[in-house]
Amino acid sequence: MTRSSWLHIDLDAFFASVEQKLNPTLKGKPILVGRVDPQGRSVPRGVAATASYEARKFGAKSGMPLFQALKLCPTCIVVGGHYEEYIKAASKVFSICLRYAPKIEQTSIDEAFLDFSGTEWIYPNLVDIARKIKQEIKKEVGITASIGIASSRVVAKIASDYQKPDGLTYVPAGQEKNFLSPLPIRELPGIGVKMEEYFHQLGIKTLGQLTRVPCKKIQGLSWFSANLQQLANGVDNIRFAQRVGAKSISHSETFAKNSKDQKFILAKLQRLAEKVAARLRKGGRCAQCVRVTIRYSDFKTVSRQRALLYSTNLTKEIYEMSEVLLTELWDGRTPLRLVGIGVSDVKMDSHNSEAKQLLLFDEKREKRLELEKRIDGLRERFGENSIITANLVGLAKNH
Ligand code: TTP
Ligand code: MG
Repeated sequence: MTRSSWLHIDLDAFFASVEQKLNPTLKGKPILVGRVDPQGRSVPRGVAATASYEARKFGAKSGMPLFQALKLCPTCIVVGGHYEEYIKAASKVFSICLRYAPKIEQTSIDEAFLDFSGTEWIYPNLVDIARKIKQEIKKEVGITASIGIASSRVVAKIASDYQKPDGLTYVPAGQEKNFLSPLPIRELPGIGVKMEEYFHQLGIKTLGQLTRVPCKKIQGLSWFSANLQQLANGVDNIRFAQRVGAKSISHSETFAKNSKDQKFILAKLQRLAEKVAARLRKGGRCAQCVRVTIRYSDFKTVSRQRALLYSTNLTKEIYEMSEVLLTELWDGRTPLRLVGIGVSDVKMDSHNSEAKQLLLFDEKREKRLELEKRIDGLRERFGENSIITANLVGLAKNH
């Protein structure tokens, strides 16, 4: 039997923990991360991105409208988010993981699977390694992580949630069934509120009951039960999508007057590429597929897309691909009323991602990224038009 060599790491109350680390007076207090106005007052109609564990004791949780969370926990302090700080903290965490794990799959801003298969000789005891990773995160980043260790990703994910916060749960190979059986079905990734209700109506409350239910009782879901039986035996059968803020990002612009001026249209395209790429960079994300849409004066709309060789968040690369797509789409003579750029196949720009690896090996791209990030910063401070590329000079007034 292969040993349990998947680790799943999930940071505890991530945004709230980073806020408590940034402002130690918030440590040990119930806090909600939400939107605040410039005076530091909470925006009444905002939603909590997350709640510290102290606030969860009162029933506050992520996704809850702030007013509702404040009703449950009137002593809660609402703080505004600092997205850049979360990206910084997460990348520190994942670089600590990379000191030990040969391979990492980051699935969201604060979650990753670490693949330790084939490392028996270097790391005979993965529980020790998990402890070390947790200690280093606490010492160097000042927040806590929960880790699950199991023979499959699904079980490792369920295990990391088992003793949150600051948990460490090891499921030895062969013990998956014993571990999963008593757990509520909600613990299984993919079972949401609706599916939970459906199973509850059938009297199925635990994962053990779910694996034993005859297929014909849950007709239409028989594939699911078969999958589940495999899962209980430690077989990975659920695809984990990389959870990111948005699966695609797009911007388009309708011109004040229809145009067939190629220079003008390319300049617009450049500006749209900048907007799309800046959003990717802001969210610490990369995309692999670029799409260009054009609309003619008679409203006929066509688009074309192509995948890049690797994921990117560089304006330059997104623009260059969109220029190619535009020349393939447009005859250069018929007037257009709109152009748009979209990117899809968006992933987190994690340390082990293809894009990051390429960046590490490609100094030019790394430098380019630094430059574009600096431009983002200046635009954020001094306004959209504080820096414009040469081909946009003279067009700024149209924006
Ligand atoms: P989660 O890992 O789901 O939650 P968490 O880290 O706050 O708490 P837990 O200890 O249960 O893991 O999400 C990570 C961060 O992503 C979270 O801190 C805030 C953000 N987030 C949102 O912005 N909106 C959401 O709906 C959710 C679920 C999370
Ligand atoms: Mg988390």
